[in-house]
Amino acid sequence: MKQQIGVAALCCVAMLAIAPPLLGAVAAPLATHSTYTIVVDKLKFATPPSGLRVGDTVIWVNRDIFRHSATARDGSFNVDLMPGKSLGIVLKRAGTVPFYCTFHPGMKGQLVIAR
Ligand SMILES: [Cu+2]
Repeated sequence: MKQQIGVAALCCVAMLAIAPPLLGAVAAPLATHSTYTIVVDKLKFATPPSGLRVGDTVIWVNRDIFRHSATARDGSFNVDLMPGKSLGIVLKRAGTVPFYCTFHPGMKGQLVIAR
């Protein structure tokens, strides 16, 4: 008799131990991030997407025949893009971040990043 109660109690403890990770797994999709692409072509940056948020990824795609960079004025990123290459960055901070190309200073744009 005593032994049966012991097994039942152990079972309940095991259930409690499993529950928190399951709750965590359900909450995880709320923290998903998006991936955006900014194409560089014909000596121009495409218009950056709206709705950028901290944690999102921006992939810079150089479709031009020239080497370009995407360089943040605040130093938060500096992507060197050889012709035909792509590189991704993860947005770390909220704010408005102007960027330009170090090889062609007339090429510029800005990212508006929400929290
Ligand atoms: Cu350039």
